[in-house]
Amino acid sequence: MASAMKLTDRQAWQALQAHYNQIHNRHLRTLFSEDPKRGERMNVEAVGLYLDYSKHRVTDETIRLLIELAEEIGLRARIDAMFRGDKINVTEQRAVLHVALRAPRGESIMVDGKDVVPEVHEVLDRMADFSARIRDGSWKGHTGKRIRNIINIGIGGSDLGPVMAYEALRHYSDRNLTVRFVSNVDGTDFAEATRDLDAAETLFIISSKTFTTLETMTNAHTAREWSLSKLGDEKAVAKHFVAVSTNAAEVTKFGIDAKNMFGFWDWVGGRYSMDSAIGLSTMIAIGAENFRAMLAGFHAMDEHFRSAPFNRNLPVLMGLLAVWYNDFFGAQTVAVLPYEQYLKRFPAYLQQLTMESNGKHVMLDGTPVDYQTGPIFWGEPGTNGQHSFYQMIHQGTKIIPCDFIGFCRPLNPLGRHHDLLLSNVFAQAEALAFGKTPEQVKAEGTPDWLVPHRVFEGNRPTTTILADELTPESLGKLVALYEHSVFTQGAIWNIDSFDQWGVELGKVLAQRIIPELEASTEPKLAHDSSTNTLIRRYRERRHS
Ligand code: G6Q
Repeated sequence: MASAMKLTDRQAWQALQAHYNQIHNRHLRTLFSEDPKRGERMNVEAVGLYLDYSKHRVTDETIRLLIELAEEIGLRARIDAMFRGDKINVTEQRAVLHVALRAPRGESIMVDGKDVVPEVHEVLDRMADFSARIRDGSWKGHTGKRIRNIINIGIGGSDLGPVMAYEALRHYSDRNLTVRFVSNVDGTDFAEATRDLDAAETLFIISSKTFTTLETMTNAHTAREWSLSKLGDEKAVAKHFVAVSTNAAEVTKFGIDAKNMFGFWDWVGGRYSMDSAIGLSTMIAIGAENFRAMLAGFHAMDEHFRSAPFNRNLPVLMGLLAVWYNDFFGAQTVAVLPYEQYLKRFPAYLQQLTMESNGKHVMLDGTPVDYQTGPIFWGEPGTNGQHSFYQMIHQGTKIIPCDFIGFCRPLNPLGRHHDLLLSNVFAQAEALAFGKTPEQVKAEGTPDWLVPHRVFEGNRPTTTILADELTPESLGKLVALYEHSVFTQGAIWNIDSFDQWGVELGKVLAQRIIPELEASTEPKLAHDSSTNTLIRRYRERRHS
């Protein structure tokens, strides 16, 4: 592949660097006092999400230059290539079409000469039928009891999306169903998830794109043994196990009937798969109608991303701001702070989405980057984080851009709770931006020696995202917003946001050591001296 022009040599990049040198010390206090209407101007609203970016260390010129950069690297063409089904995952030679998972019936997206949208809807319809049968009790377990417990077994992309969505949409879920997730190969995960359940009422969804992942297959076999030991009949598998996979041969080998398998495609990346059949547990929990509303939310954001001009395009602006801090200010991390308890797994979900996608050190043509790529994502729901790590965001030596996410209407109205919750969103963003000067601290009567400790420098950048209410639809919009922001960043950095060779490495590394731990006689070890010693110590103590 021909080498593209180096990002750092691009005119727009150099203009941004010069601009950064000029403005990076300007304080948000100054920016707001010079332009009192800044907060009314620097926001974008689209498809029901409101994004305030006025509390960023940017001027109109910054935004103009960032957009120039997006244009110079050909972001528009990259977006079109993804939506068209081009094989933009170059290292795996695959199309990247999570957007097809939420394309409405009747649309057409071609992959290798075949329209994939009808297949997407065929699977969705089968999922809807199956979900309805579980929810109305017409799908019976082996002993004739109705299914009351759903356990999704999967890991990484086959777990984090379903867990996050289940937690996020719990308000909309059928409370007669117990829905749990087993991901870790640590036996505790399985043991705790099943200890109080009746096998006769329990359905396992084995979710694995490849159906070969060590953790998932180990848990799946344990689940099979657990069910059969309690139900005492091989035939029970047909009523208590379904699979979500692209690998029909392995599914059948496991003993799951192909008619109980829900398929998807190699053009769906694991971390982009929550809208595919990987979302089966979500659909069973919230019902097909709500699931489709979630897909409609995703689709609305897809359309916005595809068609809105860059200066009004939520994911593009978010992605460009991420590049601004990551590459020019040297920010290492982004904190994502949802002020919504139902979004408690959203930061963990975003960690995979962002860090697996953009944690890359070479460009598409394989040459090393000479700039920083994806930032570290982390976070906790508000207000809990305020009583722990916010200290560093306010007064530490690191710059940590934050995403605050809030909803105007509560799902569980309870006295003053919601106003108190949202007052914290606004107060935190305000304090981070404007801080507290020594003069203000002194004026409060603080003794001189304590003043420096109580000063807040401010000038800490934040984005505030507001939606009216957490619904399946608004969740879809929010997730798609981040997906496309990640895409925008990856396009600027000219990296493959859709492969994950680091994960593949993890999948093979342990294989060598497993037999060394399990061998009945002392194995010959040929690792480094640290690994050898650890293995010996474990073997000595494991059964003592
Ligand atoms: C996601 C990654 C990874 C993957 C898991 C599970 O983008 O590829 O997190 O989802 O390793 O893989 P399987 O679904 O194949 O079990």
